[in-house]
Formats: sequence, structure tokens, C-alpha cells
Amino acid sequence: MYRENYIDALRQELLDLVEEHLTPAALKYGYSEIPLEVNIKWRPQVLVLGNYSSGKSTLINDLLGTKVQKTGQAPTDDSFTVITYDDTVSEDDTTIRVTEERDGKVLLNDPEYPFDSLKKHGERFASHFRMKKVNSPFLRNLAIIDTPGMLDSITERDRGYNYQQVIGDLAHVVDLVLVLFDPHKAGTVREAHQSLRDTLPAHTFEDRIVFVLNRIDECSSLLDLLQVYGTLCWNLSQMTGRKDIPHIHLTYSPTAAAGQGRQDNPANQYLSLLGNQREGLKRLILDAPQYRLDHLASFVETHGERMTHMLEGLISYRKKMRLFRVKSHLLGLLFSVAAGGAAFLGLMVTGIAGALDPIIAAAACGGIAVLFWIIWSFVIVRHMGQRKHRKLMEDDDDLTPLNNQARRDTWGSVKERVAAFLMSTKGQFSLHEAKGHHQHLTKVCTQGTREVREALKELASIPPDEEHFLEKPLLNIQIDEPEKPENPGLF
Ligand SMILES: Nc1nc2c(ncn2[C@@H]2O[C@H](COP(=O)(O)OP(=O)(O)OP(=O)(O)O)[C@@H](O)[C@H]2O)c(=O)[nH]1
Ligand SMILES: [Mg+2]
Repeated sequence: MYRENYIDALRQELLDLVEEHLTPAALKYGYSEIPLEVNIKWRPQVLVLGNYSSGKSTLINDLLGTKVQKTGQAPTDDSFTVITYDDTVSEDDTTIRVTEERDGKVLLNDPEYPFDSLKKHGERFASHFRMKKVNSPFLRNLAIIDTPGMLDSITERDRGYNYQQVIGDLAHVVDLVLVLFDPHKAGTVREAHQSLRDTLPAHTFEDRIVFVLNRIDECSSLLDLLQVYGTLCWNLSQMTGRKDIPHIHLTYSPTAAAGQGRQDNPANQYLSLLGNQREGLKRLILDAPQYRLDHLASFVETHGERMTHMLEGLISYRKKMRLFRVKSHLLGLLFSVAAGGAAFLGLMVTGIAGALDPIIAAAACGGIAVLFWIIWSFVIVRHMGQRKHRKLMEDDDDLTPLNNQARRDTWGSVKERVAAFLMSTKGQFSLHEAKGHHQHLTKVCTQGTREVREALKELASIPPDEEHFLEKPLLNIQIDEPEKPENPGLF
């Protein structure tokens, strides 16, 4: 099969891997309320972020070949717009236009789309979220999300929802993030960077973010452009804390520039020296389906690791509780025998034993021992068990070794879910089954991700335009299903 089909086949294999191997455990142990694949099964997506008036909507309109989004000099658009392909329109109909619009409430509740995780941002966000379907061929394999411009002076409260968190949640779902700046505001990168850095895992951060200095035709000279470029580089390196500067695409919209008579202006001759890197940017966007593969591979890795750690915590909880119960019952047995012995001694000392039939005396002492054991097991052990449960929940960091930062990070992202699961089940779940799931997920993590990475390496080794024949990818993961539990009893 050829490159494009290979990408599709591998994508499907990855989705199947998530659906068959990760989702059942995710739902069972409360790692996720919805099947994990819901977030990743929709088409590849590109998120367009940037300062207000940095030219986000103009870029999107240029790519689509028609004016789909409003543009203007002041902050123009305060909505998130998902722009996707309408495949119900005949391909012969070449008039590109918005064929359908959907509002946020419908979109957030439609299981066809991966936006369930945005519901938590409330009504105010829902009223600033919408979808437009457009019959532009550019969108055949991807969707683009236009966003409200970043405004350093506006606080989260003014927007009525937490803008940074919305950006963070979207960044998790999409495959490529474009961050646009313009020469007038090359210094205001903080909001963009923080939203992304705080929410994306470090290893995906650099691969999936593309920085763009847009509207470069508005620099008054080449020197002006160099100064703006320098400011942006310095700010980005301050934000990332790194000395090496990410690649920054230098672009402008030929239509907007021509509208303002800039291209013909002698002061703008530097533009012909630089060329417009829009074509390169366009190719990057069209490559989003390939980024999706990498995104899916990281998705399997990240969630596999987190769920394995979650199960490790649950198994450790059950083992600690089991040890505690065994010890308490042994102690109870010892005390009961002692209580029976003490009763016998009491009878002897008081001389009552001599007056009683020895069998009756032994039975009375045995009865006392049994009564003690019953009270111990059903009242005292139960009470102490509840205390132990609370103690384990309070000291949840002791449930699993946290000897390096990576483990502290994964544990930090799952420990609330561990606590919620233990609360809702009162700690009553099968240790045997949890061990089976843990073993299963460990195999998925190691074997599955290794195979995925090998398939991606093979894909990367082929130049994009080469007609190279590839074997159908097959993630040949030999993993037995986890065993069904026997009786999920106390031990
Ligand atoms: N000269 C020039 N003008 C541009 C360019 N790109 C956009 N513009 C103009 O800049 C203004 C802002 O562009 P928009 O596309 O609305 O910017 P935006 O980032 O979507 O802004 P918000 O939606 O408000 O965040 C519009 O008047 C555009 O015509 C460009 O490359 N060169
Ligand atoms: Mg806009």
C-alpha cells in the first residue's frame, strides 16, 4: 500500500489498540468516564492560536479559498470555531462556502466529535464555541480550529470561562498547534506559551507546535523586521528557558498585503528576498494526518503509563489491606484464646470451676473465646479496617515508590482517580483481576509502543513524495486478555 493508505491503516490499528486494550481498564477503574478513543477517533485537527489581529482568521480564509471567518483590525472574534469539511456536498459543486453551522451546545454533546472534555468549561464557553462546515478541498483530511485572540490585558474572569484551560484541553486533542505573532505585538507571548507548556507533555511540546511571525509585510524595512524577529526570539527563549530558538516561519497574507498596497511599496522589497513561507506552512498543515500518528503513539504511551501506575497504586492498597486483615485476624485469634484461658483461670481462682462439670466449664470458656473472636472480627476489625482505609487514602503517596520525577508526574496525574475509585468501591475490588489488568497494560505499553514507533520510523524513512510500496502495518501485539476474576472476596 502507498503512503497515504499506510497512514490510514496505522491510524486504525492504533485506534483499535486503544479501544481493545486501554479503554476497558480505563472505564473499569474510573480512569476515564468515556471510552478513551472518543478523544482521538475524529479527523486530524490543527489549532490556530495567537495574539488578537495576528492574522489567524485571514490565514484560514486564505487556506480555504474563501472568506469563512470575519477579519478586522480590532479584536474581532471572541469565539472558538471548528471548521471542518462537508462531505455531503457534491465535488462538482465548486463554489466554496459555509454549508452548515452548529452551535456549541450541540457540538459539545455530540458523541461524533471529540469535544466532550470541554463541557466542563460551562455555558459561557458553550456560547463561544461553534462549528462551520465548508466544502473546501483543503479540509478533506483535517479540521482547523480558529480561536479568539490572546489579550494580555483581559483576565480570565472577563471572558467568563478559563481561556487557558480551554486552550490546554484543545491542545491535547489536536495534532498541530500554530502560534501566530505579528510585528506589533512580538513581545506578548506569555499567555500562549503558558497555556501550552503547562498542559502538554514535554516531549510532544516541541514536535507539535509551530511558531509563525505573520504580517511581516508591515515591517517598515528589513532592519525593522530583524528587530521584531530578534524581540520574538528573545521572548520565546525566555519563556522556554532554552537558548536554542524554535524555528519561526515568516509569513504574510498576499491578499491582505496587496489590499494595503504593500507588496509594490519599495520599502517592502525585503519581502522578495525572504520569500513568503506560507507555502511551507501550508504543507505542514496538510501533513497534520501524519502528526496524528505521532500524537496517537504518544497517547497510547502516556495513558498506558498512567493507567499502569494507577493499577500499581490500587494493587498496593489491596495488598496493604490484606496484610492488615491477616494480622488483625491472627491477633484476634490470639486474644480470643487468651480470653478463653483467662476465663478458665478466673473460674479456677474463684473455685467455681470445681463446682461445675468440667465439660460445662470448658464449654463456657470456649464460648467466651468464640464470643470474643466474633466481636473482634465483626466490630473491632471492621472499625480498625475503616481507620486503616482512611489512613492509606491520606498517605496515598506511600502506595507506590516515587523515586524519580517521571513517576511523581504520572502519580500526580492519577492519584485523585485512585482515591475516587477506592472511595466509590470502598476498597472492595478483586486483587487478582487488578493484577491481571496491570500485567496486560504493562505489555501494551512496552510491546505496543515499540511496534508503533517501529512503524513510524519506517514511514519517516520514506520521502513524502516517493511512490514507495509498504506492507500493510500490523501491530502484532501478542497479549492475552486479563483473566476474569474468581470471587472478588476480601483476600
Ligand atoms: N498587511 C497585512 N495585513 C494582514 C495580514 N494578515 C491579516 N491582516 C489584516 O490584519 C487584520 C486582522 O486580521 P485577522 O485575520 O482578523 O486577525 P485575527 O488574528 O483573526 O484577529 P482576532 O480574531 O481578533 O483575534 C485584518 O484587517 C487583516 O486584513 C498580513 O499578512 N498582512
Ligand atoms: Mg479572528
